[in-house]
Amino acid sequence: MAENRHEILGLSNKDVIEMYHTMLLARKIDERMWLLNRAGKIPFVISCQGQEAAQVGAAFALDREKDFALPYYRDMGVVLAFGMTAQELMLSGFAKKEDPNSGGRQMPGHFGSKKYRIVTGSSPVTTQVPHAVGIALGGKMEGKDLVAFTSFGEGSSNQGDFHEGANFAGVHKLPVIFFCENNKYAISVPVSKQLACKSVADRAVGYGMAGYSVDGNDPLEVYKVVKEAAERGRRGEGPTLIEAVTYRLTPHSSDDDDRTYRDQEEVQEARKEDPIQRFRTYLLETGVMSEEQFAELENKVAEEVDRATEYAENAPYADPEDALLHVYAE
Ligand SMILES: Cc1ncc(C[n+]2csc(CCOP(=O)(O)OP(=O)(O)O)c2C)c(N)n1
Ligand SMILES: [Mg+2]
Repeated sequence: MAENRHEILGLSNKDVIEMYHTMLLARKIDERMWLLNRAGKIPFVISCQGQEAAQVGAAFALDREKDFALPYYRDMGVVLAFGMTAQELMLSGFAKKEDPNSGGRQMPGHFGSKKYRIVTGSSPVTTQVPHAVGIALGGKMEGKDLVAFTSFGEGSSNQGDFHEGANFAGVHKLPVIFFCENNKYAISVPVSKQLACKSVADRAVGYGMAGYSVDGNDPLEVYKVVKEAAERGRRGEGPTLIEAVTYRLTPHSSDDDDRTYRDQEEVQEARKEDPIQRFRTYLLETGVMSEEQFAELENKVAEEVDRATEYAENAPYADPEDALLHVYAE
């Protein structure tokens, strides 16, 4: 039997099964969304595929009752772990009135829910970073026990917003986790043309914070560093920058054709490290789950995705006048 790494981290079998369930659900919702897009039923998809281990590993390391998430558009794994349901995500995909993220007003991937403490984001990349820093500052000033978790791509780590936010959080020792999902591309631009340093985590030293680069295809590795970062934040020891190294398995979005800029053999090679497959193998080899239990879970997830799709497809659209709400004071 393989080494049991999750128990060393304080995770029970039930915890890791829940992690796997969340990763699989994110993948299956995403795959369904592509089919719906190609069938002309939903306008746009921006995928989490390949990044589920990073997202779910990180979210499970936070206090999902108290902490704030300021995710970016690929973070379906994060928002599912914070409580969002398949149905709510599908309502957003179909841009229906009942979508809790924006009532169908924003593009999919613009996650936001007061109930789940997921702070709504904007389309310009990296704007969530200074927002996270502001929430951490507010929490510190009010003596609240909270950590602000914000995520972004490696391309986004070149934006001014990242550097300004990281510097302020470093100076004021704020409880922020800067979580970079390095999926090796910013649309068509490969990581070699984005960063002159070796790792995004190398930037941490410039802002006086700890920096770690981890295998983003391993949810347990990610869990470990994010857990430690959250603990440091709660102890008043300031922010942490974490780079989760992973790979974007799909084109940038449903409007992109990645064959124009990357070799499909490279994508096939990356599929060998598919985080879902890897975690499945881990759970099997450690005896946490059997083939029968995987089959049962896969059926359950498929039914969940079917139900969510059917509900969202049949749900009403917002009234056209709703587009005028929340733009200026009501
Ligand atoms: C300020 C800004 N510039 C450009 C864009 C267009 N854009 C959207 S996603 C993206 C790539 C971001 O790459 P990365 O941060 O690595 O995230 P990934 O999509 O790879 O997860 C770009 C350039 C934008 N939304 N906002
Ligand atoms: Mg990227």
